[in-house]
Amino acid sequence: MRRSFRNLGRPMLLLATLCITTTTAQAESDTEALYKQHCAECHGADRLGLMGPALLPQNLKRLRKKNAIQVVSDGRPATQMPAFREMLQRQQIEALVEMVYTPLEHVPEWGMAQIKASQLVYHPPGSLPDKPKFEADIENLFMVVELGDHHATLLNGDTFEPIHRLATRFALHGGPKWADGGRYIYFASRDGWISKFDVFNLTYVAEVRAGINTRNLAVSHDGRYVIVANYLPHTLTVLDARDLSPIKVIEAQDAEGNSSRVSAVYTADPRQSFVAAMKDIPEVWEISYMDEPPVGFSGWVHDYNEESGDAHKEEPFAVRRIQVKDYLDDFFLTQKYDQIIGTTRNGEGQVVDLDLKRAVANVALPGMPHLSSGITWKRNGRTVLATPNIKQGEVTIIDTGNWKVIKEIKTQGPGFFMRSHEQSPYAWVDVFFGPNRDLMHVIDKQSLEIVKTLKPAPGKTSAHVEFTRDGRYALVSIWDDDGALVIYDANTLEEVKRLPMKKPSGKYNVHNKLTRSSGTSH
Ligand code: DHE
Repeated sequence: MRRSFRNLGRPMLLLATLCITTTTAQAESDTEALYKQHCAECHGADRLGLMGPALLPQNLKRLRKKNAIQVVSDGRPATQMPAFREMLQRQQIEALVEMVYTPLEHVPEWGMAQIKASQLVYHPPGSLPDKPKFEADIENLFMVVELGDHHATLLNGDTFEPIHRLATRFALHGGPKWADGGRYIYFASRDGWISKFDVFNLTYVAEVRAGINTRNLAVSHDGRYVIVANYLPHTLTVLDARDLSPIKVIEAQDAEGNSSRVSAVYTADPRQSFVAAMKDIPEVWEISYMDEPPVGFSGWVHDYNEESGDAHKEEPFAVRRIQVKDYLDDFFLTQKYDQIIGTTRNGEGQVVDLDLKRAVANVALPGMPHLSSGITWKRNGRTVLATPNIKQGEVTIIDTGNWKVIKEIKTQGPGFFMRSHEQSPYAWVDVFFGPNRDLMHVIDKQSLEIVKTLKPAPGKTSAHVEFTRDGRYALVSIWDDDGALVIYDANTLEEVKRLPMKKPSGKYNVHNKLTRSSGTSH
């Protein structure tokens, strides 16, 4: 008996092990199926990120698992991340979270060699005519990004007639950047593709994959360099603007080697530098693109060559680090490019002086301001900064002379984008979130009161405004697959034209962008 029992025990144990293995395998494949069904479209089937960020432990360092469970359950404000509480059971959500905190067996390397290998040059520099194929005031052109079917429309800003519609890479994000007086425009997609489009010849001239999961790009004021901020890998990639050849990959890490996602990068024209904020290390970086910075240029500590006294020849695109108190998610550069104000997820604004190389003020900003769409104007002889807030229905007005909040203008819900123009008495702000997302407020820049609330398309999100070169018209996006571009007279606030478009998101005017108008993002 005992013997036969023992004999029986072995197959039973095997069966039990098999069952457990099968159950574990089954659970894993169920979670994979759930991931494929609910997450892959935005975060990529390989978890390397698409519209949504990469879902890898190295990218989720600042998010605790329990908060990740909450994000999956309730969604994330200000992003396309929906709430899954009604769709998935708690244990399914937990299993998904567990999965995304498990390292991939293989994360592709994305350094100089891989970037170079991805480069596509369709038309080498100098091979295309220098005359536009169409008649229009180049400085009043708009590029309108249509997220609905991953296209962009080149629009004549005088006639409001489309000139050309082009396919883009999947899921562009951040503002495309104009260069060379409107001859070229550079796009960045969330999965790292940088595309250079020749507007005169209506064709792409070069593309390169500068990262795996990218935030945004900036172009040097002289049009020579493009820099790309990446979440994955933790790098900034510098490209030669002529044909997008990679010049340098800068590892985003602190002195101890802790690496970081890069929140965003912008150009600081008069400083001839790029300024970048880091998401996982409390540092702001300034990266020079000068050929010959003044010898001993103060502060170029990193890569500074003691013997030659030269900071640059040895190491182009040298980095100057500024320590800040907290991680910056988003920031605004002042019109003089001497200070930035950045926000942390803790609701604090930090003002950092780029010359003093330190934080100089704190501003309580609990509504989570969307500072990359902040704008400035003169009021009573002072320069004020206005920013919408992603968590609270209010526009914050800050005096940039003393960094004091002077007013919180109550709106019908949290907003995302804000715009004005030097020639316009009004600032426009959308209500991007909540039941009133079809509203658009118009604010008087002097009284700081809402003077009109527009509802361009009832029931559909209206968002993101941009002005024509002369400030006479304001263009509003109806952010819907069956959407439109609605053009308003910026003084009478009456509609003058409506063009059907597929989920138009941002629109970018050559003159306003290249002159760094204080009413628009840069
Ligand atoms: Fe954006 C610009 C960050 C979600 C549409 N967004 C920017 C910029 C940053 C940023 C830092 C400035 C870069 C530039 O223009 O060079 N965006 C973030 C986020 O951290 C956030 C909240 C989360 C994320 O998923 O990355 C986020 N953004 C979104 C969206 O969900 C939006 C609405 C839809 C989309 O395209 O993904 C969106 N962001 C935009 C647009 C701009 C932008 C249209 C350019 C605005 C401009 O006028 O310059």
